[in-house]
Amino acid sequence: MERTLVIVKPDGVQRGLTGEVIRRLEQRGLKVIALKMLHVSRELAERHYAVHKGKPFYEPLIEYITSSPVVVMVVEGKAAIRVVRKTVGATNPADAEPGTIRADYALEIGRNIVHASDAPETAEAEIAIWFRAEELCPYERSLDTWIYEG
Ligand code: IDP
Ligand code: MG
Repeated sequence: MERTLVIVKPDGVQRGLTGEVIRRLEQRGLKVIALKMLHVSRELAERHYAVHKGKPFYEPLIEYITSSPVVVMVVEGKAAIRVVRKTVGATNPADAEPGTIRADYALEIGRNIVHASDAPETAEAEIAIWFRAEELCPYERSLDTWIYEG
């Protein structure tokens, strides 16, 4: 089982797409094990996007993510990191495959609705940035036998 961090960014929340994002992930069989809404501080945004510091889009990116509340969650499942990235689609919605969240709901790279961790190391680090250990709510799901072969 893997865990990954998903953020419905300010544009997703403002446009009423929070439920749609969660629905698509749950519908695939993934399990939400932590969820909260918050206004992102500059400090939190800078920690989350530290890897992009110095890039031309860094300042607009920090402004974007701090501009209005986000909904952030931890999603669990087999190969969850890859599966969620595929469900979200390419970073630039113009290049995203139809059927992905970014293709179906966005047009521009700077308003691409969702964040999702891109690798096991970043997923672990990002979950620790956004959630305290006691905020995670792992639970058994009897349905899993109909989602996973074993
Ligand atoms: P990702 O969100 O698909 O992992 P990253 O390359 O990690 O993509 O970039 C983080 C975020 O920064 C993107 O989701 C997007 O919002 C923004 N971003 C990335 N590249 C650009 C760009 O060239 N122009 C404007 N915004 C960008
Ligand atoms: Mg990224």
